Amino acid sequence: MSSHTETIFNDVVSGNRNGVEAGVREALQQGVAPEAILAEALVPAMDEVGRRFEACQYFVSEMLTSARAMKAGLAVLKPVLVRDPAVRPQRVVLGTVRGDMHDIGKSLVGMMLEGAGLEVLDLGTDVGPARFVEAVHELRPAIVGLSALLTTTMPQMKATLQALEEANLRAGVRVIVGGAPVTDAFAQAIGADGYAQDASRAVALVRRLMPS
Ligand code: B1M
Repeated sequence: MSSHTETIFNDVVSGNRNGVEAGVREALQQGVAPEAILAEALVPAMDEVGRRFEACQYFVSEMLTSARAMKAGLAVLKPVLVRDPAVRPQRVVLGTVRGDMHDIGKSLVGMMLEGAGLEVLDLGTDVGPARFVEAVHELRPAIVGLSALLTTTMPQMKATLQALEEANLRAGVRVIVGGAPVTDAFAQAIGADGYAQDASRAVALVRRLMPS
């Protein structure tokens, strides 16, 4: 970890939004790669926040403050995440499933997919099966990405797959799932087309599943 990424890490953990914004800008100016800022500072900082929450050192308000600081950092990074012109634009619909308000991981996946040249339509958080069905019907994406951060909301992924099946839309779209509690075994058990552990693996998975 460089001194830049260490400062950003600490500012996310302490919820210092202005510090994170300035730190990310400064790191980029000093030539630190955006991927390193993500991998060494922003993402591990949120893991540390989660660890403190589990240890009852942090409560929801601190998680929220850190999340806002992380998002401010992501907003600075967004324009500089590498674009890959080799991939032709294809449409991906993304959302965090019903009952789940966690949006950072899903947004990061969206940003990386956009960086890889895909068109991303982000439905936001707390997205119910009917809304996914509507979006697939209207927008005809090649891929639908479902994110869940809570064990209690994971069943909504299966409910969304069932809703697509019932609307006769399942065959025309690949559905991928991800989020901290989600596993490859779970993805297979519910009949998803793929699982990605993190945002860069999500890009690789989408490329693999994308119709040529
Ligand atoms: Co919440 N929360 N939270 N939280 N929160 C977790 C998830 C938790 C693990 C914390 C803990 O206990 N250690 C725990 C869940 C336990 C469980 O179910 N197993 C938890 C809890 C319990 C809760 C509440 C219930 C707390 C309460 O109210 N008592 C509550 C639920 C609210 C709700 O959703 N209904 C809640 C609320 C919140 C905040 C609103 C305060 C805030 C979210 C703010 C926001 O998103 N705007 C928050 C936060 C920030 C967290 C932690 C600390 C950080 C999440 C995060 O942003 N990580 C989290 C602890 C943790 O994860 N370590 C925690 C950074 C992000 C980059 O990683 O989201 O994992 P992640 O995304 C990764 C991968 O998972 C993957 O790629 C991403 C990038 O690499 N990925 C995909 C994600 N989606 C993908 C989709 C894909 C592919 C890959 O394909 C489509």
